[in-house]
Amino acid sequence: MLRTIDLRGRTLSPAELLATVPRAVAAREEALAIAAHIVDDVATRGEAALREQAERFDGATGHDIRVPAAHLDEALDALDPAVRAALEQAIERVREASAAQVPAPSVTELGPGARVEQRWQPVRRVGLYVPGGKAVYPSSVVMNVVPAQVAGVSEIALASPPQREYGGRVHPVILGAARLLGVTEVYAMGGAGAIGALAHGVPSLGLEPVDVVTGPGNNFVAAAKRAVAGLVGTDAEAGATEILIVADDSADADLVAVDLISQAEHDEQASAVLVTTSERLAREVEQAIGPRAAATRHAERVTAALTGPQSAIVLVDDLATATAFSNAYAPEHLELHLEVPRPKDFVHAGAVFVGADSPVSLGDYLAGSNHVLPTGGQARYSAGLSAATFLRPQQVISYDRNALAVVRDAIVTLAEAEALPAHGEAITARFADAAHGEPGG
Ligand code: HSO
Ligand code: ZN
Repeated sequence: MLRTIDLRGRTLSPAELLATVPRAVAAREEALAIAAHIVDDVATRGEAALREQAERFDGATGHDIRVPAAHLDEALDALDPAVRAALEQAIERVREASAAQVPAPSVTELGPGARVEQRWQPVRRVGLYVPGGKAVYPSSVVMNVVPAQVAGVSEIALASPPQREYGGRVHPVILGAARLLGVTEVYAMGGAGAIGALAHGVPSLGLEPVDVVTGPGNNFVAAAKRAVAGLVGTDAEAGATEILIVADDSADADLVAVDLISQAEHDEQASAVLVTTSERLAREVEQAIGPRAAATRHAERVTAALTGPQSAIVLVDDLATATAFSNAYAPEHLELHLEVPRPKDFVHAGAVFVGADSPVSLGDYLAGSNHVLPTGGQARYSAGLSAATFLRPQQVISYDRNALAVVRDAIVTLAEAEALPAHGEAITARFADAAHGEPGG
């Protein structure tokens, strides 16, 4: 079921390694054009555009786009007690880990009276998107909301698609999770239109534009985030899930197989890749994965993902090549099943799961880490959601006159070198009455 690519005896560059297991590339250009059009339509026609889109994409009409408080309360009351308890446990753990991510402010004294301070300011108002298409993820409510709350964001608006089978309401468990977290501004809107509405605001709904939009979603959601980037801040794109497992001969084939399947369960486009130095493991995983995939509830989706060109077992000569492969690929999730794991060597991954007892499913729900992570190789330059996503470093400069005098001449010299004498004059004017120099000098 999983094809095996044997790279043993070959020396490949990072680009060549990457090309051996190409990701499923979505029709990106097309999605960008469509999403930009949908966003524009919401920006100009507001609620009317959202209603048309809801009918077309979600089969919902006549629903409350702004979720009434009573629906949120009802959803909380209706939450299965076990689900509520599990959500509470997840919230607590994500909150604890997120709180530790808040960076400390710093003060640098560059001399007597010369101070540069850096403080972390929370974003004021954010729009969080929780998908509700192929799958409904209340856990993503936790992963979006908790770091924003921990960062000190003062206003949180949450959007999720209206569900036809619930009369155009947002999925009840998503509503219950939102209410559990104290989020009361919730909108039943989905896809690119929801991103446009959060970024541009919708006056008739009382929806004020937000400053940052985050959250996972399909291709159109990702494309819409690109369309509004610049107008608002956005997080990394979290598209079809990826799991890459680096394993040696110490690994257990069954555990590797179930972990690959667990993420293939998300999407036909999901990528499941095993990179190993062990021929024995490669063979056993290949044998174990077929029957397990066939027996799982979403067997069709899992099989499609595992047989797609984006999934493979890659056999390599040594751990150095496996590491180079992983760093070139920059997976969303990386699992290390190694006798002596060295997570520090794996610099490009959304999240690293170390050891056989730290599977991705743990991180999806209860580890305390965040599951909204960069896909598509974006882990090379961006990161998953954390409190830091909702914080901006801001520098505060305070020099007194004596401290300014110390750097006065250097500023004037650089200003002259850039042919910007007024910059220098802004400094010398402060010393015009003293022994330092003449007005304008
Ligand atoms: N693995 C997904 C997140 C998720 N899994 C939600 C289950 N529910 C992307 O990181
Ligand atoms: Zn998952």
